[in-house]
Amino acid sequence: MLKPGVLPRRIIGEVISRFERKGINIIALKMLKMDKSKAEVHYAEHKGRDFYEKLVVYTVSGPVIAMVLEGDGVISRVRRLTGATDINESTPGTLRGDFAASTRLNIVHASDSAESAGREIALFFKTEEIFTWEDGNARWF
Ligand code: FUP
Repeated sequence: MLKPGVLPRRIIGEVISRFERKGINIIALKMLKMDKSKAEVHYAEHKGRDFYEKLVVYTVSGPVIAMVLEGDGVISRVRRLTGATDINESTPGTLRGDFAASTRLNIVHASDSAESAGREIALFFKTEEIFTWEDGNARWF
């Protein structure tokens, strides 16, 4: 998910192209505004943490871009492209290392396991909104 800060900075293309350049398939994509209850479910694991309330406020503050990404080892590959949560740890070359100016506003969310991906995908997409497609170019290699 590209968080609300991405759209006003006009870097959607740059962010998405990082995943495409790495050969990851985009199999679902939409723009939406999360409501408070959806944001609270999405970040339920952080309920009670000192940053939780502000995180929810930020998450509902504007439209987000939700995507389902597919590929071999996609969870770890996407998280490596995303970079560390803490912006003081995220290295240049990662999305957070290059674009995030604050940990709370750290540009992107990426699922951290197949289980959380399944749960999070269901929050954003209906089954018929997800399209697996054959990579015609890959046939020749
Ligand atoms: P990540 O999986 O990298 O998105 O990281 P977490 O699930 O640990 O954190 C979710 C979000 O909570 C982060 F993207 C930003 C926010 N957060 C803070 O604002 N402060 C913190 O100390 C940790 C997380």
